[in-house]
Amino acid sequence: MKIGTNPAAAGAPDRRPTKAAMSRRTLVRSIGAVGALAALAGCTTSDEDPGRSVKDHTVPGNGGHDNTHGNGQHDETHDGSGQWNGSDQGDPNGDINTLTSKAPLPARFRAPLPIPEQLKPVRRTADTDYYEIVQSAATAEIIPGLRTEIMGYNGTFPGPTITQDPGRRVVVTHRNDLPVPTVVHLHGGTTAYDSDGYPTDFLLPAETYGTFPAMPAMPGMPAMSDPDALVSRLRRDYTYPPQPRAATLWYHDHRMDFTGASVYRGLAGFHIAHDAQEQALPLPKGSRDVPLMIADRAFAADGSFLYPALDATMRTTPGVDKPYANGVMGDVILVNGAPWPVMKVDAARYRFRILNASNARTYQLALDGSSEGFTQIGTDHGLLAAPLRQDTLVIAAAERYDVIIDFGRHKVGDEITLVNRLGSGSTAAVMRFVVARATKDTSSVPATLSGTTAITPSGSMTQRIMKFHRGGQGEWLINDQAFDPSVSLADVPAGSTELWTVVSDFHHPFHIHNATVQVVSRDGRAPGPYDHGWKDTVFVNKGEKVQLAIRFSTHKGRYVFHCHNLEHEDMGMMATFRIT
Ligand SMILES: [Cu+2]
Repeated sequence: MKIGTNPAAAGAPDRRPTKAAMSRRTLVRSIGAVGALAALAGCTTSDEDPGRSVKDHTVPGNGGHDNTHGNGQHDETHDGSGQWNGSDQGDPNGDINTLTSKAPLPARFRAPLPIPEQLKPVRRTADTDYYEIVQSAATAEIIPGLRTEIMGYNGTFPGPTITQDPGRRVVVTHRNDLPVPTVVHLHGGTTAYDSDGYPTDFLLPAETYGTFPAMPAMPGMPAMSDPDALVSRLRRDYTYPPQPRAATLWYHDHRMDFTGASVYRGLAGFHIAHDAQEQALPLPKGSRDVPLMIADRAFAADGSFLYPALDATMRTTPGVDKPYANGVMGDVILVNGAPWPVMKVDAARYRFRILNASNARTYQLALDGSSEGFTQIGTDHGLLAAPLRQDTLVIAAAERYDVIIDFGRHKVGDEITLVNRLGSGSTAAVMRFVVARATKDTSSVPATLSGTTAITPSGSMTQRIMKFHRGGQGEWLINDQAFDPSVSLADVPAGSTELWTVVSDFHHPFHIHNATVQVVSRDGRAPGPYDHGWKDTVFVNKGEKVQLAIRFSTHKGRYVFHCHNLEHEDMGMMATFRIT
C-alpha cells in the first residue's frame, strides 16, 4: 500500500518554480485591503444595512444539514449531536459576507422562469455535432426597468444549452468578442487536456485589447508566464468526446485568477449529456425536463452587477475587496437569470436539473406547500442506482441534483415554493411553481435508474492527503501551496483509482477535473445523505476529513483540482495534477 504520499514530492516537477509565484500570490493578498476600486464603492457588508435583512449567517439548530430521508424532520443528524457527521461545521455560509443591492429588489414570483435557449448544431457529421458560441458583452433586463451589462455566451445568461447525444462527439467553436481572455471548462466533462480549460490556456481577445500574461504583474513583481499554456486567439475549438454517462454538466469560464468575476458576470451554461439507458427510462422528458441554474447576485443602483473586484476591468489585478475574501454572495436569488421566478406547471411529474452556479453560496433547498419533497434521481455525474426521497437538498457551489417533483399530487392553483433554509430575508426564497393545468401524465420513476457500481477501497490504491487550508496571511492554499501551473501535486496513472482524503479548515466544495468521485467516508463515518452516486464536486465542511475514491479518466495530460468557491479558487486554492 502506498500510504502517506507526500504530494509535493510525488509530483516531482521538473521545473521547480517558484518562490516568485508564491510570493506574488502572497502579495496579492496583502494588497487586498487597499485595492478596492471607486467603481465598487457601493459594495457594503451585510451588517451595514440591517433593514435589508440579508445577514444569512444564522441557521438555528441544525447547522444547515439535513440527514433525514423523508421522515418530515429536518434537524436530525447521523449522530444526533446537531453536527453533520460529527464535523465541526456550522452554517456553510456563516463566515461569508453578503453584498447588499443598491437597486430596489424586485417583487418575488413575478418574472416567468426563463428556459435557456437550446443551441442547435451548425453542422453534423457521422459522429460529431458542431456548435458555435460567441462570447460577448450584452445587456439584460434582470431587475425590471434596469439594464445589467453581462458577459454572456451568445450574449445570454445563462448561456445556451448544449446537448450531447449518446455516442456523439461534440465540438464547440468559441469566439471571444470580449475585451479580456477567457477559458472554457466543461464542468464534469471527460475531456482531453487541451480542451479541458486549464486556467492558463487562454482564448485571447482581439490584439487591440493588449497583452495578458498568464499571471498578471503585481506592484514590485513581474508578470509570470506559463510556458506550457496552450493559448489561442479569437477562436478556439473545444472537443468533447462521447461522455461516459448521461449527466447534467455545465460549462463556465475558468480564466486564471478571474474566474469569480467572469462567472458572476454571466459566463455559465448547461451541457446535458444523454445515454441510451437513460433515454429508455419513462422519466419526464421534453418541456418537463427543465434545467434550473441557481445563482445569487447583487445589483448596483443602475442595475449593474455588484462584484467587489479589485480591478473592475478584469485586466491586471486579481482578487476581491478584503471583506469578501471568504467568498462573494448576493442578496438576489436568480434562477436561469431571473430573480425569484415563477413557473406555471402542469399537474404532472417534472424532472429538474438543479445546478448551484453561485460563486460561494450554499443552499438548503426545500419545497414549501408540498409534503412530498424531492425524489432525487441523479447527482453530478448522472443517475443514481435508485431514486432517493429527500426532504431537503444541501447544494454547494457547482454541485448538481436531478430531481423529480410530482405536481400531479396537487390541485390546479396550488403554489409550491422552492425555498432556501440556509437563507434569511431575501435569500430564503428561490422560486415558485404554480400548478396551472390538469393533464395526463405517462411518466414514471422506475425503481432502478442506472447500473452504478460502488468503488470498494483497496489496499493497492494510492492514498493521498490534500489539505485545504488558509495560510497565515489569509491566503487559500492546498498542501501549503498557492496554485502554481508548474507544480503537480499528484501524478496519477491513466484510468487508475486513488483514495484521497480532503482535509479542510473552512467550507470548501472540492472539485476535480476529468475524474469521477465517490465519497467513501466523512470523518471516518458513513457518507452523508447527499453523497450518493458519482460526483465531481464534494462539499467538505469546516474541520471535516472526507475520504474520496477518485477514478481518473484515460485522457493523459495536466488538469486541475480546486475549491469551487470561486473566490478561493482565484486566490490560490487550486492545484495541478497530471494523468500519466
Ligand atoms: Cu474553498
